[in-house]
Amino acid sequence: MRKSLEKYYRTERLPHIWCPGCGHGIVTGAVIRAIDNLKIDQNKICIVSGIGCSSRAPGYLNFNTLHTTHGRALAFATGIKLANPELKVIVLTGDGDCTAIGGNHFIHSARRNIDITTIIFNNNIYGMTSGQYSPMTPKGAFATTAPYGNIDRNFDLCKLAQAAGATYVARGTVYHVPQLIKMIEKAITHKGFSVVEAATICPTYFGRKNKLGSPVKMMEILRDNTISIKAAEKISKEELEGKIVMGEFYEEAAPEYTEEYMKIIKNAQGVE
Ligand SMILES: Cc1ncc(C[n+]2csc(CCOP(=O)(O)OP(=O)(O)O)c2C)c(N)n1
Ligand code: SF4
Ligand SMILES: [Mg+2]
Repeated sequence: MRKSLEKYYRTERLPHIWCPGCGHGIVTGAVIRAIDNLKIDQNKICIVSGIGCSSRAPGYLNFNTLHTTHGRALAFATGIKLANPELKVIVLTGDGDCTAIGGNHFIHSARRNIDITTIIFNNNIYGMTSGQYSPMTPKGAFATTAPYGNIDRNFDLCKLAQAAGATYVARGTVYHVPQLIKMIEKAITHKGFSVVEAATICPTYFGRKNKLGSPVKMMEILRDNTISIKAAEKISKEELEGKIVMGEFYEEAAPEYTEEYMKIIKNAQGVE
């Protein structure tokens, strides 16, 4: 770890619980580097998570942090933001936490355009509970709960975020770290509900169940399977199947929920 970044970590909590080769540390490191690049006061940041291997990240980070209940990080984050709009609120969540049990919170946070940044550690599986399939597990992939192959279709999380009303939406990967850091920087700077999906690897469950090989091999697969938005536009739907499209999908300036809420309070006080 770079010496200048040590202040962002609760080093006394280390070593972390993640398996060797897990991608979650890379996403966490990208979040820290983005914060460091933006030079935001640590005391002005609140990092919130749900439950999962990914959701353990805030425990290692030296900010105001909350480790909440499974799927509910955005509900807690909404309360924090409304109580203290000055805080930069960042949610770190897993694909299971965010899109399964927390799916409704995600949709409605996006719909409100509340000024929260959500970083989704998408390893396509429930890592913590030993490899059950999540809504991000591709059709046909194997999981503890899909020993003969998953028959559920996964969906495009970035498309969902945009359709629900998020005003900054991007997807990066743990192979393309400089780009991921830039996306997280933009998401944190953006006013409104910002989403960065970070494609990551779980060698222990997704990798083993799908016989993908070592963590290095999984990183190579991630590299070879990822294409830019521009490149994706030039190929057919069939060729796009199974590819990870990386880049910034959407950015819009729109009224932010906390500000709208404060206006209502002021109006109501004026009427009394
Ligand atoms: C209400 C509730 N239901 C189920 C669980 C069990 N549980 C803990 S973590 C988890 C899934 C985590 O998956 P994900 O968010 O993708 O995180 P990962 O471990 O893959 O990083 C589940 C189902 C729980 N803790 N609470
Ligand atoms: S089970 Fe998977 S997601 Fe969890 S720490 Fe291990 S490799 Fe990472
Ligand atoms: Mg997961």
